[in-house]
Amino acid sequence: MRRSVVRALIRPLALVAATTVIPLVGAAPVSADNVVVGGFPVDVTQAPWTVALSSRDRFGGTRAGQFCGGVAVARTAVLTAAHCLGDDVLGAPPNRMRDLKVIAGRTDLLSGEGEEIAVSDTRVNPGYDSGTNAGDFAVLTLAKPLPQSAVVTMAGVGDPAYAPGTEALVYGWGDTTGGGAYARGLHAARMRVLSDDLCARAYPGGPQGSYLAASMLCAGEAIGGPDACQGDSGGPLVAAGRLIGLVSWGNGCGRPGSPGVYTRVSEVVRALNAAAGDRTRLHGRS
Ligand code: 4AZ
Repeated sequence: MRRSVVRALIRPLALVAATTVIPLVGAAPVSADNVVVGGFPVDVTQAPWTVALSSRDRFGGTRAGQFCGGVAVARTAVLTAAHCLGDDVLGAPPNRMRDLKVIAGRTDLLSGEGEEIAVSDTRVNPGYDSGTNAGDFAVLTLAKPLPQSAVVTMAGVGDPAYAPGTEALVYGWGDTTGGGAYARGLHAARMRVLSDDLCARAYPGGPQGSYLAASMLCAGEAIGGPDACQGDSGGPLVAAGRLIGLVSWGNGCGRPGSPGVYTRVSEVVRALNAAAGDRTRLHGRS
């Protein structure tokens, strides 16, 4: 299986893009696995809702235990990918992890900046299908609230930020090369939302996976380049100042014709509202 989410389950660190370089026309073909994912370093103050998920017990301390990304959608609620919390990633059910933390307000994982907040509850979307990756989201409850300024608005159904061609940015501490070079500092990569038709053609089923428009969206550039990668899973894709996607899966990183696939946040909003009824509506715009 080439689908990267499978690799993520085995080697859960994910990643983002680095400084890069689109191969010159006429250059020798670059092996797809070595394509550098194009992005740039950013300070977390530019995207304060971007958080790192950490367990030093499970992943060691060299990168503060970072293993996935996440995004604050309320002062005590962080969204991440369901596949980040699989038994095969964590080695135990998430609610049994004693040192599962969210790191907020920290650009360089190895600095003491920002804060590390304990996770008091984890809820994996009961509709998540690990076979198709549909519904790849989970909600973490924080033991201590973040400032309101660190919360991003979720884009609801019909939000124009989902329109194909919209510029979007993905954030994370994942692999910047596709070769396991996990970032110490937060990176971002700029790309465009792609049409459902194009995404479905890129992932028609079979070993590369199926694009399911109801619960996924895809983003990238036709020639490849900027993309999320291992270690970035669960992190934010933001357009027009609103959250539209969570890093979920893809065929490798930055490959032409293989855009990154994201959990569609409007579907997360719908599922959370349906689950919460009228008591605690976590609403997105429009
Ligand atoms: C991963 O393994 C992963 N290029 C995440 C995103 C993408 C590929 C792999 C998209 O977590």
